[in-house]
Amino acid sequence: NSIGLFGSAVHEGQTKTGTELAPKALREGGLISALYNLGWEINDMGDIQGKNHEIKKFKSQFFRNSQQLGIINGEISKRSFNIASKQQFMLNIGGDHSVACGSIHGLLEHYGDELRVIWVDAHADCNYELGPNKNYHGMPLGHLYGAITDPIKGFEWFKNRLNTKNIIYIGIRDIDPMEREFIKDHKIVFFGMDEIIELGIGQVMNRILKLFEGKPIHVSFDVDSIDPEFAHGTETLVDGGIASREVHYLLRKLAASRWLVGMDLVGINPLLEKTPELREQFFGDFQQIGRIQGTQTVALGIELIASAL
Ligand code: DIR
Ligand code: MN
Ligand code: MN
Ligand code: MN
Repeated sequence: NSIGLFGSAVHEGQTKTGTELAPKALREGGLISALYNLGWEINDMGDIQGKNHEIKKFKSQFFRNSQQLGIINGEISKRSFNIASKQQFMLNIGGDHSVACGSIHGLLEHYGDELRVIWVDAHADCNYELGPNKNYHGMPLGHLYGAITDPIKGFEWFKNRLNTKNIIYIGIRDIDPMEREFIKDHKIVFFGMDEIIELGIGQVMNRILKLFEGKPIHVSFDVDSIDPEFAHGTETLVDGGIASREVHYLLRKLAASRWLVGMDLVGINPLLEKTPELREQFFGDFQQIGRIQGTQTVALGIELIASAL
């Protein structure tokens, strides 16, 4: 009953600053005591810092900040593997979604082909050639699927592959053409918003838990999966998302299965909250929201982690 947790203070997978502040915001908002109150023992490894706080121009790299993201993800992978080896729950607090490369790579190192992944996101994050944005946050799965074959400086450690049979998507509603084709070709199991609306989240979860029965499951949770009404503090808002009660249900169901071994919580950007007042809370006095402090999306993030545990 212990959690190995660390923050990945990274924004280099996309172009807006702010996601690197999320681990600190979640900590100051009361994350650790919320987990402690749930009865967990906590192995807090501290935060991994990204280094490129100025936005650099995309030059001759494979994707924006590729070498740096390689070095950071190598560190994340090592931590994730070490945590899993100690039979602890692996909790990776992002950061943008680029940090899921390392956490899943590390879990694959320990669990091998047994590992199952649930990707909760508005996006499919499996681009494998440069899109117009050149951002790695839209590519970590393309990389883990083995669809990027060129060697990338900084990623020399990268060797594990995630079988496309071992992942299920939930909440997707904004897919790039390359991703759509890849998902179709590989018949990846997919519950987009349309399927959630048609089946209901209860039936979606029944099907997922049946498919992944008894296997170690990792959930990679991008807060942009949630409807912007409930989670505005994130870089790529897409309307028509999962309601807050549905994501809590989804995570509680995973927790109740007892098969969950890891979680990434990514995409929180405290600088992008809806109103200046909400942003102010991040820098000034934290307003108390229930027992948790911080901006709306930070507070929701803590509640979501608690639901998963
Ligand atoms: C877009 C955005 N598909 C890209 N991806 C995001 O940059 O490749 N993923 N926001 O979470
Ligand atoms: Mn940075
Ligand atoms: Mn994502
Ligand atoms: Mn997303």
